[in-house]
Amino acid sequence: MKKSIRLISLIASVIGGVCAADRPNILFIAIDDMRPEFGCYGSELAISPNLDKLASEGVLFERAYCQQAICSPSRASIMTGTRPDTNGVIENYTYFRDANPDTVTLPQYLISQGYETVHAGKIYHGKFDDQEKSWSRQPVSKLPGIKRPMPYAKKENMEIQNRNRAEAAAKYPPEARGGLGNGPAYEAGDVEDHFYTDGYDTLRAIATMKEMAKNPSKPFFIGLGFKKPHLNWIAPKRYWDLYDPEAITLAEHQEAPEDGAEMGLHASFELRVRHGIPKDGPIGPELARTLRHAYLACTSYVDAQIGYAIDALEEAGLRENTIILVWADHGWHLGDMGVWGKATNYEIATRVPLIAWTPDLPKSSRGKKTSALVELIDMYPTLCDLAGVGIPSHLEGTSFAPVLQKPNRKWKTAAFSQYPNPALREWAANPLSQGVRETFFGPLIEKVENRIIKQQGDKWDRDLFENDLMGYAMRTDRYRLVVWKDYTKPDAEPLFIELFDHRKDPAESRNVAAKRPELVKRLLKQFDAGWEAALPKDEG
Ligand SMILES: [Ca+2]
Repeated sequence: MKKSIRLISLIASVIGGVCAADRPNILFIAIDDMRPEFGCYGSELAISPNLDKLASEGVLFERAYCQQAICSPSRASIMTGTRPDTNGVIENYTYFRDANPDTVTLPQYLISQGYETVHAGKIYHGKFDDQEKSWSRQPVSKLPGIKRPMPYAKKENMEIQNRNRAEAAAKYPPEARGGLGNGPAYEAGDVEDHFYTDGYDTLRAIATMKEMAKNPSKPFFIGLGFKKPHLNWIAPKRYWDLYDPEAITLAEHQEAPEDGAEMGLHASFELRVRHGIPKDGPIGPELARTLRHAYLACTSYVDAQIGYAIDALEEAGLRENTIILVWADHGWHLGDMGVWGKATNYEIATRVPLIAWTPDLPKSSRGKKTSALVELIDMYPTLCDLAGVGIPSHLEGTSFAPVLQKPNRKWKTAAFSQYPNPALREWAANPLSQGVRETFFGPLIEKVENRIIKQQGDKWDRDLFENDLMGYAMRTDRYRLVVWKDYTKPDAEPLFIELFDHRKDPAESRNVAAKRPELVKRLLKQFDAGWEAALPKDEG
């Protein structure tokens, strides 16, 4: 059996090798924790000239959704082409390769089709980078005259981080201390772009691309992964200086949804573990403005790096034969609904930026925005489609290449996301440990837990709510339905349902499920039919 698989893959790679030279290169740009807040997405604040230019030449997706609003599950889903419930990665602790030893990832598959694949920066989550199977080579690791990047430019910030780490290690048990000792949430360093990771990784990606360009018989797939605007919000000062602090506005809707699920929102854990952020209570307007400023500075910093990468493609004469796909793994609440962080089932956390440029994009599509509902899981089959290689049968997404040809065509009837109980999970979505309850998170958790108990009445069951409660979100053209149920029992009745009407309430400020029982019934039927029933019909 093994022998025949090897033979098939050998034949495939030979065939791939024969035609591979004609296939397009792929520049796959991942942005961490980036909500769709660029100029081209209608932001009046964000300064993002390079992404705006790319969008003016390519196709911008106005309604793209991640499958889970946290790093590892979102990325595992994208890269394996399977949904979180299929691949079993619903928190940041499970390595997708351990849970799915034989899965074939996007870059792994492209290698079998004659591609050279490499990444600089964050494509998978942290150490789960599948080096052996997904990547055919290492990126350039030495850049003459350039030092390795640092987390902070200011000495005092490094000292604060080291001190807080040591204090957390002394104070808390090992299972609770992870991520608790941190430096400041933001910094404006008077440094070059490559002093911090994203600038450094961009230089590595460019140097690697130039090396690979010397061998035109092999197309390449470069994953360029930016760590900003993930916390900490650190960017060179010149990007902070692009903004007038007085002009920075705060989230328009800072209240939890009326009649919403008490478990739907968390207590902003990810931000509160940072130095200088209150451990309880509101994030005041002055701090909120600074944090928004920091996030915007990171946005512009990343935008500039994307500009450098695209310029380098042009200078190498490769732009006209390279697909560019820019995406983020999930959105982020910047005070929206009263919380800071990702990790919810709402529009703010699940909607992501997605911009595509392809060499053969028709003139009629260039610069267009599409409102087609697409999912990040669709990127794997789309890239296969655009590269002219077959689409593996295990994929649960759908190629959106037809949308690139005709951006206003009818497409999926729903996009699906999920997140386990945001209020009662640790901030990396792992079930709560007793140790974490003994940290400053304890009172915050208790507060939200009491509200859940009150809302749920006799449906409350600690074990179920802490370990097995999943929120499943379905976004249709008009509505967002969030179904809260026991994910270990697919036939279980929902424990709570939220319904938001985007035509009347784009901020998702009111859950109208109780007021619209007939509509809920109809949408539940659609939800139960699942993603397979939401696939686009052939327009002919
Ligand atoms: Ca992320």
